[in-house]
Amino acid sequence: MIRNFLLLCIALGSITCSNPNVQEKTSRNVQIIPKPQSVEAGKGTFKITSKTTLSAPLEFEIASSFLQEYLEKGAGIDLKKASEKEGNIIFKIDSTTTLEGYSLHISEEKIEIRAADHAGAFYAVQTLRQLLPPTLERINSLPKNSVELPQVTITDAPRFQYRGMHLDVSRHFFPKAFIKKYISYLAMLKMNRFHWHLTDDQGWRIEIKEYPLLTQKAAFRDETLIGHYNESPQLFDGKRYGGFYTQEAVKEIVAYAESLNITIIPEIEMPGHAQAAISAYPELGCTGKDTKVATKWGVFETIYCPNQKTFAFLKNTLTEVMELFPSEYIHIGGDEAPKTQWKACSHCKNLIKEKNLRDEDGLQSWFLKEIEAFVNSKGKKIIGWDEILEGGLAPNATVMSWRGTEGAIEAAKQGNHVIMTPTSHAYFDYYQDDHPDEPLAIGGFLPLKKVYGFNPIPSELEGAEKDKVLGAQGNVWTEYITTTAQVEYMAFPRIVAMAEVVWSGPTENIDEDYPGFLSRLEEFNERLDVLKVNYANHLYDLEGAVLRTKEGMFYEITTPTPGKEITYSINTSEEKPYSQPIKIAEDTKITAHVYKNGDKVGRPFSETIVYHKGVIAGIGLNTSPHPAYNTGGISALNNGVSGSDTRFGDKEWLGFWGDDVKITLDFSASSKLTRLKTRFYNANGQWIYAPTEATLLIRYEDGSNSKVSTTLEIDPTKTLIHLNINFPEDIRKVNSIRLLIPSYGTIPEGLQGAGNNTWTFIDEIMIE
Ligand code: TNX
Repeated sequence: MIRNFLLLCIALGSITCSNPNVQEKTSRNVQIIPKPQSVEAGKGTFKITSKTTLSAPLEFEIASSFLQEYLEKGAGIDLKKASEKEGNIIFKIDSTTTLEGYSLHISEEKIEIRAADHAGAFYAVQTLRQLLPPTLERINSLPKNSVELPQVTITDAPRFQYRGMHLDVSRHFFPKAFIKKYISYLAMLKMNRFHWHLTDDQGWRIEIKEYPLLTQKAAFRDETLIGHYNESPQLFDGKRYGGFYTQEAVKEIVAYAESLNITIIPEIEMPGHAQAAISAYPELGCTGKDTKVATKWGVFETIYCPNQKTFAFLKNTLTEVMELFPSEYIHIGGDEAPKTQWKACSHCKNLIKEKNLRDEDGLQSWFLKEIEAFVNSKGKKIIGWDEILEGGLAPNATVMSWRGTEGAIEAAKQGNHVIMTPTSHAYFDYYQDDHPDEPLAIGGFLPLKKVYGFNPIPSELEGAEKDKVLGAQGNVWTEYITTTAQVEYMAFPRIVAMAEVVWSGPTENIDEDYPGFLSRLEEFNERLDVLKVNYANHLYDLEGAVLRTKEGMFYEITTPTPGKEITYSINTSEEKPYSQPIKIAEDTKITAHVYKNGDKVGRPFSETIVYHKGVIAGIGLNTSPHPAYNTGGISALNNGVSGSDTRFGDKEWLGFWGDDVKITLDFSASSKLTRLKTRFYNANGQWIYAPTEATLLIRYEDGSNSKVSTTLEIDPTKTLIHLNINFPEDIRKVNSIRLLIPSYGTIPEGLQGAGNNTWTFIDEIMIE
């Protein structure tokens, strides 16, 4: 390896090549994730040895015992307790410190930690942990005589009070030991809420003593869908699947979470996503008919009926749940509840009349207010998904805004608290990379950088409304996540970016801050390696971008992390070191590799740039793409690069929500054109619909116009729909064109997301 490394250094003529094995680090750099508010690095180190003593007030027991155990397990060092005067590691209560914040001062003689509350002391220890070598994460490693910490002063406090991660254990079930591990990852990243999605159509996962059929029947499904929901025909594995947590297991997990300063928020879904429960107790549904635990994904019409049996069931169930979970908040779901069965149910119709409600949305709102009053009467509060706004919001409810930020804005303006989990920045079940080797996911595209760039405070909120945003959370829905290794793969590293957003606050300058984040992440990954976390590593994947300057078009390749070397080749040419953007003046295929300290790392990169006639045209749009799907900006439509065949969220696709789109191309020098080609994405399960027609308006050099309209053939089994329009056979040169793409409209009844706007996703507009 060294030889290859040196050869490459010579080949690259690079002065940045330095062998990390030659220069031993004496103290670790201070690279903490999430980034602390302030770090003042000193010189020299502090040594923890078997003689080091610790002093801590009782209030900080969870912090000090975490540290003791960590050093004992990881380094075989047993910290003895001492008085405050004699201790070398001293925890002090300091009421002037911000809640959950801390100061950590490491000098040659001692370590002093100050905090106002036990959470702050605990986070100081998590910071200390990251100042120690990652090998200490290895439990029962060889005893060490001493471990060194760099001298430093850190003051720190979280930006948001709600810093969470979610995990869906219904679609796939994960054992108790993994839930604890997951919670331990949250704690390491200074997160403080674990939202445990315990019930859904595909399985009920928590023991409720009063309703034994929930765990005997509702916790198991007959079989599970294989592959993606959009595949046709849909195939099933024929295997019974399920599992649940006993109340004993729940207690153990809750106690474990408490020892890591994590509050678990249990979610019991209602009135929708209830098919599993209703399969065990059909009287809870409106039809009384037998139904089965769902075997595929989506939204189901079997929802709780607002009858006495349902309320008794939910209240008894919630009572047991509230006894198990000390959390102030209980999540009651509230999302995706189709009202088909309520519309056909005479009891529901009577109830709407009797309670003087507007319609079925009003009935859902009444249902949830009943539940809220019950939860409040036990001294607790509810959280619900943003649909709980429909038909009127329960008075003390906290809204979890997932379909965008509109729900959050509305709720905050009404004075309710909100937690941000928008699909655009917080759905870690979406693809994180557009490489074809990525494991099957539900869809979407949410790369690390986008999570890092998340600002939980919607720009529409003003003044005190902003304070209604308690924080944010990453969601891990598990329709397509079948193993614990895959949960880790989807969660990491995006959880790290989310942790930094909610602890350190959103970045104000992503281009300046992101490289620093990545280099801290690169180091943090060494810790994850020791912990054997199956994180996704795209730190060495190359990124390409088309640049346009007065001198023409160029292609730039960059590594996300600094200090790497890149080699590239054009078409079939020899590979050479990359030092500056590559000029593009014809169709070009670029391949490239990245090296770290002489070793090839990451995946090979390749991109094809088609230098078609539209590339040099000026481009205009009648409306902006939706901010969630506008990474590449308008020029993505004519930069010569096509979007991914499978990831409509990459920077080459633009997404529009409900708008009719008009794209104009102005040809500076009039040209003879023959054909326009583009592609639309079509994934109806994700609300994306290709248009059914398109029109091309052509303006010729002589001022005359012509128009070509066409209808699109839509094969519902295909996700890519092609549009090809031939220009009229003509000898005239074209000045400009306008492509009209009407939105499909709203989602038809009976389909996923019925009644909502459809998305239009448009790829490169190629002109021949
Ligand atoms: C929407 S987020 C859902 C979940 C799915 C998820 C998949 C929410 C409140 N409902 O039931 O698992 O999308 O991304």
